[in-house]
Amino acid sequence: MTIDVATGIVRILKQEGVDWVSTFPVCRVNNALGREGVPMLMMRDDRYAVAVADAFSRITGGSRIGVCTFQGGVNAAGMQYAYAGMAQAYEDGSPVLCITDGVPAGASGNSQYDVASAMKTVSKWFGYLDKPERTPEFMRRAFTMLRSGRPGPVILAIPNATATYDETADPYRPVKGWKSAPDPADVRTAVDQLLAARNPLIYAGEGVIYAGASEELKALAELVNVPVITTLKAKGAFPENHPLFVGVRGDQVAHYLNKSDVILAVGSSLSPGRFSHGIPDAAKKTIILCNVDELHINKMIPTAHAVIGDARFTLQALRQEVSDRTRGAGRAAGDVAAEVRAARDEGLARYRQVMASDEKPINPYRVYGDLMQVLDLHKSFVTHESGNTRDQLSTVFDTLIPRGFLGWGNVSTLGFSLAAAIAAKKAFPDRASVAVTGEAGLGYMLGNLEVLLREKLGITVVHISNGGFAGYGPGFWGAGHDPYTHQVMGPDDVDMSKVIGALGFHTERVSEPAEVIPALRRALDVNASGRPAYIEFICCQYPVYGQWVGRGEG
Ligand SMILES: Cc1ncc(C[n+]2csc(CCOP(=O)(O)OP(=O)(O)O)c2C)c(N)n1
Ligand SMILES: [Mg+2]
Repeated sequence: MTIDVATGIVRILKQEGVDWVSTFPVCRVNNALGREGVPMLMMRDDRYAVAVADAFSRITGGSRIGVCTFQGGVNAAGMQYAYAGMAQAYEDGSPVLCITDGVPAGASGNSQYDVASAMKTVSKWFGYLDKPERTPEFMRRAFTMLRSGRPGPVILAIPNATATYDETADPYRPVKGWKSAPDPADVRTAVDQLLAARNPLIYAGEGVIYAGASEELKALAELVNVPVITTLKAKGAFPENHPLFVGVRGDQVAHYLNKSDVILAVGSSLSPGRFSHGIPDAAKKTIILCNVDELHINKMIPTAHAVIGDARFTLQALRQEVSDRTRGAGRAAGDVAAEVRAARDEGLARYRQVMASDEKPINPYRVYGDLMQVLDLHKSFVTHESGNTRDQLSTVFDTLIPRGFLGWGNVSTLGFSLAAAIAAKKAFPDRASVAVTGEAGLGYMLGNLEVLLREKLGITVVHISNGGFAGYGPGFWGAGHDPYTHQVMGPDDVDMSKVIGALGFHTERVSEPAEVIPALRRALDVNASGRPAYIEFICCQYPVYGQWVGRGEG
C-alpha cells in the first residue's frame, strides 16, 4: 500500500496511543491528522503548542507522550517562536515529540536561520526525514528515545510530507521503551554507606516520577527510616503528609541538608540550578547518586558512589539489599519522625500563621491555605508560575499524590502554568485543575485563554493580583533588587475579572479574605461543567518563602 509520509506518521502516532496533538498552524502533517481523525488542540501560539504537549508528558510521567506540531521549513516562523517551548522542555528533560516541516533538499539557501543547528541544541534527538521510506524507522527511533533513558524532547523535521512510500514494506510495531537495572555491586556499596550513616537524607528527584517509583521510594524510606526531601520538579513524588517528609524548601530542609552526612539522591541530577539546592559542605558528605545515566555523575560536586539504572529498579534493589542485611528490620526508627515533625513545625510556623491571616489586601498564603482546604488533594492538580507563586507554593502546598502538583523550571519560563493546567485536564479530566499565577504569567497566557472556551476546558486560573513583580521592587523587605522594573498596571488601574469575563470565563474579583473559599468553590463548580474560571485575588506583595540552600536571596 502506497501512503504519503504525513498519513504514515499519523497512523504510527495512533498505533503509539497518541489520541490528540497540540498545534499552532501551519504544519504539513496537520491535514493528515484531520483526515485520520486525530483531534488537534489548536493553541494560539507555537510556544503553547509545545508547552501543552510537554506538560502532558511530564504530568503522565512519560507514560503517555505529548505530541505537537508547528510551522517549520523554509518559513520557520512557527519554529522560531516554538523554540522557547522546546528549550524549556529540553532544560527540564521532558519527553515531548515535536513534529515540524523540514527544509526541502535544495532550499537551504533561503534563510539566515539554520534550522538543524538550532533544533539540535534543544533536543535529545533531531531527526531529519531524508527519505519517505524511512518514516517507520524514524518514528521507531523517536519513540525509543522518548520512552527510554533520560527523558528529553525529540524533534522530527519532515521536508516532504506528500512524498509516498510502501506502508507494507516495513510494518510499524509500537515501541515499548527499555529500562536498566543497577549493578548489584554498586547497590551493595550504597547500602554499606546508608547503613553506616549517622544522619542520612534521601533527596528525591523527578526521575522517581518518570520511573513510576513513588511506592518504592516510600517503601525504602520507611525501611531505613530516613527523612526525605524532594526537588521542585519532583514535588509530590513522596506524600507530603508522611512522617518522614521534610519539604522541598524552607528552614527545615536547610537544617537536614546541613546536618546530613550521607545523601542518597534518587532520580535527581543534584545540579545546583537556579531553583534547586546546592549541597552545603558537599566535599565532607558522602553523596550517592542514583540516576538513569552518567551525565550528572561528578558534575559540580564529587559523587562518592553512583548507582546507574532506572529509579524503580534501583529503589527495589536498595530495599532488597537493606532487607537482606537486616533480616527485614531495616534501620531503627529512633526519634527520626518526631524530629522531622518538630523541624517542620518550626520551619512552617511563620507560613501557617499567614495562611490564617485576615489582613487586607489578602495575604497570598491565605489563598494557598484556603486552596488546600477546598481541593480534594487526592484528586486535583495545582501548578505555579514563575515568580512568587512558585516560591511560595513550593514552600507550603501539601502534595499528596504524584503530580497532584507540577513543579517546573530548571529555568522557569513565564506562562507555562496555563499549558500545565490544560495538559492536566487532558490527562485527568475528572480532577480539578488550577494554575496559580501573578501578573507576568497572566500576560503570557492572555492570548491563549480563548482555547479554554473553545475546547470547554474547565480549569481555574487563580491570579495573585498584587500590581507588580513582587520579588523585584521596593517594599517592606528593603530596596528590592530591580526597583525600576517591577510596577505594572494593577488592580486599581484595570479590572482583569471584567476583561476576562468579557471573553466568557466565569470570573470573580475577591478582596475579602473570608470570600476566598466560597469564590474558589464557585470556580471549581463551574469548571465541572467545562467552563473555565479566572479568580483575581487582590493580594499584598509578600515576597516571603523558603530559600534554596546555597543560593542568594530572591
Ligand atoms: C520568559 C521569562 N522571562 C522572564 C522571567 C523572569 N521573571 C521571573 S518572575 C517575573 C515576574 C513575576 O511577577 P508576577 O507575575 O507579578 O508574580 P509575583 O512575583 O508578583 O507573584 C519575571 C519577570 C521568566 N521567569 N520567564
Ligand atoms: Mg505580581
